[in-house]
This record gives sequence, C-alpha cells and structure tokens, in this order.
Amino acid sequence: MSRFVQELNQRALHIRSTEDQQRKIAFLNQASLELLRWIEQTATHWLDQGKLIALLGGEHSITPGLIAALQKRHPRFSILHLDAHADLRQSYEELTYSHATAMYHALRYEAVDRLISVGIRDLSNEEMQYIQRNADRVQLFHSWDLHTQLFCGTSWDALCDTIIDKLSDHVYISFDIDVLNPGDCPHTGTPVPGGLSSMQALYLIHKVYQSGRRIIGFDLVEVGYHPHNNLDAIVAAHLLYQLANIAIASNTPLDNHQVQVPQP
Ligand SMILES: [Mn+2]
Repeated sequence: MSRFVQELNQRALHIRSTEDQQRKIAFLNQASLELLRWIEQTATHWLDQGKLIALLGGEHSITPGLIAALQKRHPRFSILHLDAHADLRQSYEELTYSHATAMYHALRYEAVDRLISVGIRDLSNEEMQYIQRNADRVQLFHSWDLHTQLFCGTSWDALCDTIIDKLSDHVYISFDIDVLNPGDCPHTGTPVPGGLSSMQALYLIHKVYQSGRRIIGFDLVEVGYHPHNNLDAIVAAHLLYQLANIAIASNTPLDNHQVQVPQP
C-alpha cells in the first residue's frame, strides 16, 4: 500500500496550490479511481489464496474496490451497512469517489442484491429519492425509527431479527464507525448524535453469524485519530477483534470447535 500511496502523493505535489479547483478535482477523481482498481487487484490476489479480507480506514470511499473483487466470485450477496449516513450520493462536492458516495458505487454491481443500511440519521433529498426509486433493493433502518421502537418496548433482539431477515445467505459488512454514538468515536470525520451503542452493533453482527449466514468480507472505516486521545483507536480495535472473529467463525464448519467467537 505504502508505495502506491507515496506515488499518488508525489503526483499530488505537482499540483500547485495556485492551480484552479477543477484541475485538483480532476486529479482527485483519477487518483481515487486508481486506488479503487488497486484495492480490487490486491483483494483479488488474496481471495485467490483463499483469504478472508477486511478493509480498514480512513476513508469509506475504499469499499467499492473490495466489492468489485468479491462480486467476481460471489454471484449474489447483501451488504449490511452500519452508518450514520446513507452514502448514496452520486457525487459529493464534485468528487465522484467520496465517503458520501460509497454505497452508490457498491450498488453498481449486480451481484449486490440488497443494501440494508442501519443506524442512518443523516441523508439528503437526493438520497431519499434514490432509496424510494430502488425500494426493492435498498432498505434503510433509520436510527430514529429504531430508537422509537426501543423506547416503546420492542427489544433490540427482535429489531435485529427484522434487519437480518432482509439479508441473503452471503453478507458483506460495511461498518462506518460513525454509526455509533459520537462519544465512542469522537474524532471521526462526520459525527452525528443519536447513534447505536457498541453493544447494539456487536449484538446485531453476532446475530448475523448465529443466523447461519456467511460473512464474505467486511470493512471498518472512518476511524479518526487524535494524538492525545486514543478512545477512537480503542473502540475500533475492539470492534475489529470481534468482526474478525465473527467473520472467521461464519466461514468455518460448525463442527470445527477450534474457532470460538468471544463474548464482547
Ligand atoms: Mn458515515
């Protein structure tokens, strides 16, 4: 990864700060496309070796690169998308590939039969219209609706069953850490109040595994950094440990007792 990023950084240095905005945007769009292709090629290499792949970020815009590699070997799978944002914009601030467009690009692959987005609480009119036009393929579980049902007595366990029922047998998990309450990810790029707790998110993912579905890959993205506060990193490390264990277990025959999913 580092050599590829170094090369992109070198090319970026050639664009002077005085140069016009359009040229910078053109560079970023081209560089983002090259990064997605690099992720697809690298992921394909490791998938060919039988590996299970997780993408870590940083930018959520990396997700379609792994989806591009996975769709070549899995003809039909669903994306379980945990996020504060719908990420269904066609472009964002003139950028074709952005954290706000990740799921729009992921849905361009026919193998993705459904996008099930959970915890969303920030979406544009354009995204609402897109969801309405694609209601057979995209379903959104808004954080307000989930919490309203919780406050009125529906259990989180029952809500998880409703969510998981929408997923195919093969599932890709896209975990944007900003789905959580900002207190758990204070330095993520675009925090939004009113999210899920870490335990609610982990419980949902445990139930995906318990349902017998196979997790074919995942990402954990938008993890922020602060030099004097490592809370974001601690939360992300715990999530990564759980996600990795659950993904491995879901790909392991049930009679293999060597893999055990730890309790959060
Ligand atoms: Mn987000």
